Amino acid sequence: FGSVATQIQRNPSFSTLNSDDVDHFKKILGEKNVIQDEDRLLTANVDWMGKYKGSSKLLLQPRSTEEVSQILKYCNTRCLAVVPQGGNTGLVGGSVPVFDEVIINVGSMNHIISFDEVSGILVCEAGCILENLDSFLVNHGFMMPLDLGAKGSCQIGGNVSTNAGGLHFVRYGSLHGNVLGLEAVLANGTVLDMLGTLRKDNTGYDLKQLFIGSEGSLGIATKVSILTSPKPSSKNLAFLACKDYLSCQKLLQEAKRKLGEILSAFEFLDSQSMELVLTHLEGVRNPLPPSIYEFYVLIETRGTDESYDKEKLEAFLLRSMEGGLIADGVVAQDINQASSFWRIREGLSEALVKAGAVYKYDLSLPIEKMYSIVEEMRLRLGQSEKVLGYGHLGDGNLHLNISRPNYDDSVLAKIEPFVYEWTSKHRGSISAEHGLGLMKANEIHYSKSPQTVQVMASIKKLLDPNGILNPYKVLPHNILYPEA
Ligand code: FAD
Ligand code: 2HG
Ligand code: ZN
Repeated sequence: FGSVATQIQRNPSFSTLNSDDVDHFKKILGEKNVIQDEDRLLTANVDWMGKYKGSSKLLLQPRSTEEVSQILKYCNTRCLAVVPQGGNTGLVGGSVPVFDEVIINVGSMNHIISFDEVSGILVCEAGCILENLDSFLVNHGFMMPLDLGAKGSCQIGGNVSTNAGGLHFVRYGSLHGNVLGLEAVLANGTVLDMLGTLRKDNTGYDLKQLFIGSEGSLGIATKVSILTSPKPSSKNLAFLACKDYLSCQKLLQEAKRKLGEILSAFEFLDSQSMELVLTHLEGVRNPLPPSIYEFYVLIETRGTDESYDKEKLEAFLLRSMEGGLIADGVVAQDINQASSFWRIREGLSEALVKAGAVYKYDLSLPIEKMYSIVEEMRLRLGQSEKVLGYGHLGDGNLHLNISRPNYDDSVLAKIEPFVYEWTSKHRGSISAEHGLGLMKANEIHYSKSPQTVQVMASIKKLLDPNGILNPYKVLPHNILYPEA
């Protein structure tokens, strides 16, 4: 599939599943939550891109924290490796087994536990689907602080475990700030109750932060407490064209200054991305004259005063047009038009999968340098390769994608390690928001010092001494098992 990380050996210290194990799980979960059906396993073994495939023989669907605890306790004693799986929308091969790991999906744990309308704090089980949580909150005048293209399938437990960023990070910030509490089950079955509902709590180490973004390598998240935001009564969305990347940057600088507190998204895509989405997604249309512009920017505002917000946005757009930062643009006139603009940006990952093979990179870079890697990659790979740049410009997060009809090791060899070395040289991160998963477990040193990685490995060994939780992911195998 075009990833060096897939050339690894199964850890021989793991047991192989047998019929006694299956019987034991049936005792804990009941027959129907122990899945051996081939079709269902086929789906659960393959990631969203169809790029990473495992060969698990078992999918477990616990309905309570207690059941998760019993499963893990048993797996730990038997040395059976497991992979926690949520909506399976992850993009780094972290959510599927590498070999025969048992898949544990908490999707049946999908209840809302409480919602406080004064504080806006929501407590729910980890298997709740992001979009369902948002629909629940809408009825109370609130919204989730994160939003992403996969909202219809991803689970809040998966979002927390990947520390997902998304489209409104620029406004609402990271899950490291919005998640107030967590319940997680450790490899040995210990339930860690860190399910606080306080904004402020400085009583020693904030352990839940370790689990946020740990990609299922330290424990299984079972409950989440999260700070939600009041739903804005006014929303505006502008779809704009810029002649070059410098104009996009200057526009961002101006947007932050002039739109201030109402700026809720600043996204960009280049003309190659636009072309791909128009080619592969039905019903998607460029609202601006086609094939003229190099860059497109989406600016969204959210606020509480419709006429004030609109005036503010319009004045900003007018000034930016006069100043030459915006070449062309249109403001959505209704919800349908707004969602058709969002579809262009949110549909990119789907269009890439439809187009064939994809080499996907998710980089944090200083904003002024962010697009240079796209240009350098184009020069490196030549005109025959499609190199796309898009992402969360407001957060300095580039999604660099190389799209081609099939995977090819000679092309991959031109991309990696170049892309990682380039990112490291510019003091960026090789994973802004998708995580390391299987894809980048061996590349962590491009973004973290050896001492930091050693401390991470010590924490992993402390919490999961047998290494049963999501093996081969996040940390390099040779650091966890130097003797192997
Ligand atoms: P999965 O994909 O099932 O799992 C992801 C990781 O979390 C795995 O390592 C898994 O082992 C672990 N995990 C899952 N559930 C648990 C649990 N309960 N306890 C412990 N570990 C668990 N990501 C962004 O950051 N920003 C975006 O804008 C964004 N947009 C996307 C758009 C599309 C169309 C797609 C397909 C993906 C996008 N993603 C984005 C990536 C992905 O959706 C997110 O990473 C998401 O948060 C994963 O949630 P999930 O439930 O699907 O988790
Ligand atoms: C997005 O921002 C997601 O759309 C996915 O993080 C990015 O597919 C990608 O490269
Ligand atoms: Zn993204």
